[in-house]
Amino acid sequence: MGKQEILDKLRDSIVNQDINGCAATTKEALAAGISAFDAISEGLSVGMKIIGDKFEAAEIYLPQIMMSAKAMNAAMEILTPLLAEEKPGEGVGTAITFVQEGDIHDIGHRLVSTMLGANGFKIVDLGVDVPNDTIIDEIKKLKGGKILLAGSALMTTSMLGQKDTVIAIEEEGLRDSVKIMFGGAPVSDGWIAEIKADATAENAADAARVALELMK
Ligand code: HCB
Repeated sequence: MGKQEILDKLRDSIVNQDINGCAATTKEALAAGISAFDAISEGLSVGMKIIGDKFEAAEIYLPQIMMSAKAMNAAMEILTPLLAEEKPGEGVGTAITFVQEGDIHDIGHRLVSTMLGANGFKIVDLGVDVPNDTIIDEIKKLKGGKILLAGSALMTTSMLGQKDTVIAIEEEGLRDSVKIMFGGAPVSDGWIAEIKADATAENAADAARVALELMK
């Protein structure tokens, strides 16, 4: 089987909620010389995007989403240790990753955290539903080092909270201490400019590229 066929099989294992098949195909991909990075960005993530779109179109429902997320997790358990070997840490800075207050969608957040970690960032993962006070405390602890704030919001409501996060950081006099990247399906370039954050990214691979650029 060629590289593209295996990547398509990975994608389909997510779309078809095939947990065992996803783990087996992940091993097959590695055995065929496909990197962990490519397996995620060109196979698994493509499948998650399709699943998200199908849910929005009411073609699938909650149980299917949860099964796809489990399939993704089964693959990530195999791939995460390998990512660090593929791109060894170069000490580019610390990334504080989190999901905005009121929001528990963590699939994209975890992908982004994994990819940033694989690209040399030390990760401080604050998890989901994170209030601004927690974020401010963490920035204060790390002040003086190279800090990236990487926040996710999947709902239009929680996305509005990103504006408050930037304002809170400004009010604490910390804006020059941190680069701010926000992502998630509703986040656009226009929104990033409006709230005076630094950048956004379409997907986890793009997030790693943008983050490294911001740290230069
Ligand atoms: Co959820 N949900 N959901 N949901 N959900 C969405 C987000 C809607 C858009 C679906 C819809 O109605 N059309 C919608 C939000 C509507 C809106 O505000 N505009 C919605 C809603 C309303 C809700 C509930 C309120 C439903 C309810 O209970 N009535 C509830 C939320 C509860 C809460 O948070 N307080 C809810 C619950 C759920 C679950 C639990 C069933 C499940 C989440 C499971 C989990 O995360 N552990 C879920 C899911 C899976 C979705 C959809 C279907 C997919 C999201 C997803 O995981 N996408 C989503 C519809 C959609 O987005 N198409 C739907 C796949 C990941 C890989 O993509 O965009 O998260 P991503 O991340 C990308 C990208 O954005 C970027 O890189 C990532 C990796 O490629 N990125 C960053 C992400 N973060 C970044 C940060 C950076 O700095 C840079 C880049």
